[in-house]
Amino acid sequence: MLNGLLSNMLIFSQFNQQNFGHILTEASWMRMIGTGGWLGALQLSILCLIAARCDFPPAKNVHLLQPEEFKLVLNQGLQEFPVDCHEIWQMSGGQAWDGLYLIQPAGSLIVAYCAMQEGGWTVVQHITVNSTVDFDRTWDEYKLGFGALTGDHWLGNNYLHQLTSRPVRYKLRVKLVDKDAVTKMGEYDPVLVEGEESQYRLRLGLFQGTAVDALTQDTENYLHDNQKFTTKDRDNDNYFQNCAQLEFQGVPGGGWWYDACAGANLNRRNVIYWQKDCNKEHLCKYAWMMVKPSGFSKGVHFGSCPKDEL
Ligand SMILES: [Ca+2]
Repeated sequence: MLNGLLSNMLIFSQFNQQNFGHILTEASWMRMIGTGGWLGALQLSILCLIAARCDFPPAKNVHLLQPEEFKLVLNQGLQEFPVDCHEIWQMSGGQAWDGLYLIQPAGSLIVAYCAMQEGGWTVVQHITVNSTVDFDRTWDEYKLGFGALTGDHWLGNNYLHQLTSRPVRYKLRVKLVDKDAVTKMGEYDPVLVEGEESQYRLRLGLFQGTAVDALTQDTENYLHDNQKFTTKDRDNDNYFQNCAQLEFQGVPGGGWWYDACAGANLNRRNVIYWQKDCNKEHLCKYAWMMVKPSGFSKGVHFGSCPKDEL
């Protein structure tokens, strides 16, 4: 019985690798045999393949996928879903491939892009300079996400909140690539994006990395840590106008945790801005924001932080 199931799983694995653009190695599928939840999932997946069609699960953010991209989601057919990309990465023994996966950080089932080769990060933002995706969006669009998960996108403040407010501590990674393909990284540990009732306020811990700390350092006289989120239709910033509406060369800033206004803004479509690392003189081509559990327990009590907004 087990051997039969095992061979079915390997067939499924091979089929998937050939047809769905690579997911997990056979060795990593075999490692999953010890985890009961995945057996049912794999059986379901096999049935799904035999039936030659799969009903795509009711992910809340399917608007970030084109219909032809549904088949690119690498873990369809499950009964229970991982909370984030890192759980999938762990289950695969670090062998999972980059790509689209269904995750369920809280109540909502969503699709996210997982940066597995970097260690199981859930990508929450990606932008290419002069993107065709418009980042000048409303509160509700930033809340529920926009763009294309396979390209430039904002996963959604709602899901950023769900992920980072889980019982485990999360960290944030910012990855910047300049026009000469030089990559810089920065990580904040921990990170919390508060709920909508708190206007998705950003809470950041200690920074480390090769990039400048542009969110908690005050070198530009702007602090993004502890700021509420602002969009063109909801002004929560500390400027007399709405920072999200201020234009540079005709392009508004987009939604962000503005102060009055910004020492960093990864959502301005024509200039990715990160203090001296990325700006209009030193152009950056790509940016990513991603989150994953930090490996530390949740010992920081954001709620009692006495630091006020500027
Ligand atoms: Ca304002």
